[in-house]
Amino acid sequence: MVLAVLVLGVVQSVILLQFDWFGEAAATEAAPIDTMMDVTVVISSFIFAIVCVALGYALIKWRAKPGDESDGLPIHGNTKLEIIWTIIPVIIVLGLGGYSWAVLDDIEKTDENALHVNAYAQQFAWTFGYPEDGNKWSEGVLHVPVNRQVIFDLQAQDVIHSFWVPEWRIKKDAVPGLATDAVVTPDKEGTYQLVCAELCGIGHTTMRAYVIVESEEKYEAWLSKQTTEVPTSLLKTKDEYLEAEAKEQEESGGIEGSGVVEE
Ligand SMILES: [Cu+2]
Repeated sequence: MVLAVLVLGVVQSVILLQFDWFGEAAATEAAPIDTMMDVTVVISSFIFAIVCVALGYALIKWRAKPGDESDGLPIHGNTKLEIIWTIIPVIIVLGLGGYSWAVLDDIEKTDENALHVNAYAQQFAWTFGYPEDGNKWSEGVLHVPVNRQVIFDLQAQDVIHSFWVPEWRIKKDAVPGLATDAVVTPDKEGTYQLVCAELCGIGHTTMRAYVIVESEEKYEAWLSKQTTEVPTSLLKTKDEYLEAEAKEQEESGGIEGSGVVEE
């Protein structure tokens, strides 16, 4: 039986590991996440093998003889067996939990020179603010430089949305009133899609944006061509509001004592 479990487990693992479950990878976070998926696949394969072999053994070994209409023995469980099949899964689940914790802890470490980008989510569109460069604003298209860590500060304007670029693997919810961020280091230039991964209303399936990962020079060039700034209605913190209001006044000739709220 042990041999049967080993053989079945190995065969199933080998077959399942042939599939490219998550598709193209385009961020440094992808490799450890994909490895974790492989480990989970292998562990699940062996558990499935144990279940199949035990089931097959029981079916053959204790099959009723033809004509045998009698009841089975009235047995009342097996405490030893129950303790074993509780403890082993607990160890596996805790082990996998600890492993994912360690991976997440590692891939969410932030760099000092990380780029901050605000991702504004609303029914049913994504827009982006670049606070480090005059709070420039882009709608439906996100540009980021390659090989530099980006911290996306997620800002939900209405309901819960979820920030997900499949090639980056990372997925994080944008929750109204909560500060959440997604940490990603894109390592492959190209055009990808940002998908909202939280059913957020009737137009949920259309809530997508283009993601363009390009060289730092191209990114800077694109950013310098942007003219729109993040609209005041999207700015969340009081400081951001005041700053934007003050600037607006300055531009409109500076009327004193109006607009800016003092506390
Ligand atoms: Cu959404």
